[in-house]
Amino acid sequence: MERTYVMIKPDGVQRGLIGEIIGRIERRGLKISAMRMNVIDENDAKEHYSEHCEKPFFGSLISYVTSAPSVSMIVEGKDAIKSMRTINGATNPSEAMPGTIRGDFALETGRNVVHASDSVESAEREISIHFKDDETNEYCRIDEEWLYE
Ligand code: YYY
Ligand code: MG
Repeated sequence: MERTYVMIKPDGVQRGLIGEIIGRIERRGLKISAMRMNVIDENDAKEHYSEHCEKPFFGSLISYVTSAPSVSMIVEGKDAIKSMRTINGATNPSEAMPGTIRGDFALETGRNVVHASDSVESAEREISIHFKDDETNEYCRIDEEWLYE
């Protein structure tokens, strides 16, 4: 099984979308194995988005994600990385399909509600920024035998 790092960004929390977003993840069959709400530390945010450090939007991106509490999760399941990116929708909400989180709840790239890792390498890197090893939970969901053949 694959795992990925998912963040409900501060706008998602402020707009009361935590339950809606977690509901979509759970109903898809993906398993949440770690979860925390906190204001992300500036250094952690810079590390998390280090690939974008030269981009013009880097400063505003860092202040946005550290401006208020966000929800961090480790999400597990078959093809969890690709499935979560599909659930989130395109980075620019105006290009995101209806039925995706960004397509249903966002209008601007700089307020696009959610994050999910884009590869196995980024997932492991991002998980190690936001979680300690002992914060993950190993358990089986009771519906797993009906989710997987
Ligand atoms: O992985 P994802 O979040 O879908 O997009 P990235 O291209 O990695 O960009 C990360 C983050 O940066 C994006 O979710 C919003 C912000 N951003 C921006 O504010 N303006 C852009 N032109 C591109 C990205
Ligand atoms: Mg990205």
